[in-house]
Amino acid sequence: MKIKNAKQLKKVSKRKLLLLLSMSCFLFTNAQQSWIRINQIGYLPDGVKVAVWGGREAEVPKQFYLVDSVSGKTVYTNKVGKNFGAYGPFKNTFRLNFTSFVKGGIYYLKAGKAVSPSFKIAKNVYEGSADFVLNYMRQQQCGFNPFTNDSCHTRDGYTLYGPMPDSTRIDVVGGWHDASDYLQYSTTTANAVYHLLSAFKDFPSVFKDYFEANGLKGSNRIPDVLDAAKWGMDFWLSCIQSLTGCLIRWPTTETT
Ligand SMILES: [Ca+2]
Repeated sequence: MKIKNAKQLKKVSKRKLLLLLSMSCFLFTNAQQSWIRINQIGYLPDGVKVAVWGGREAEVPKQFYLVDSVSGKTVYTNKVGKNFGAYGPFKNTFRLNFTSFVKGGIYYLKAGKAVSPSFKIAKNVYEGSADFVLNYMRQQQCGFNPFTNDSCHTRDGYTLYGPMPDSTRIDVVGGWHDASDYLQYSTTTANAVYHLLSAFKDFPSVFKDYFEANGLKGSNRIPDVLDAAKWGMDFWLSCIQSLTGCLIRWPTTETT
């Protein structure tokens, strides 16, 4: 459409505004009101298979459907079962149990208006998942961060309210950025180290060696879970060796 003058431009802009408003109303009235939460890793063929449906509206589905993602065909149907009632923002919640379906493949679930993301049913769904979670530990490394391939916090450790004068520079490099922020505690570091070592003790065969001790890609012939444990252990030991140089968490208070 060719616009010839300001009056016509104003008319077109008004139409566009009305169109935009009507689209917004459409989107608002069609906003999603129910969801299906699945195990995003997938499900073992012989394992328990449960998803959770949650809806904000009073309307609830009576059945759910397991659909083959490739063919689009429904391969399993079951009742939604017991209503577990309100939870969080939802008025109604149900468990969708499809444990008796054991055939491998890629599927999604449908219940009412909700459709789940696609997921796998396969024997190898947990393969690599133990090492995958170590990505988070490497991402949180303090001192050298393999995600940025750079050092951090090498010169910004200064005390406040400690036994030494305020703004005394101390070395608190190492360990992990606790809770994704700049805080670090010897207790949480010790807890993380304990769980890393405990996981390796109980399931040594699931951990591989794809990373160097500092978290960069490469092999150092040490399972990566032990590399991570040592990263935390080195920081924790430095706390013990120099109590005035690390954050210490007492049972009821925190101090430097
Ligand atoms: Ca390694």
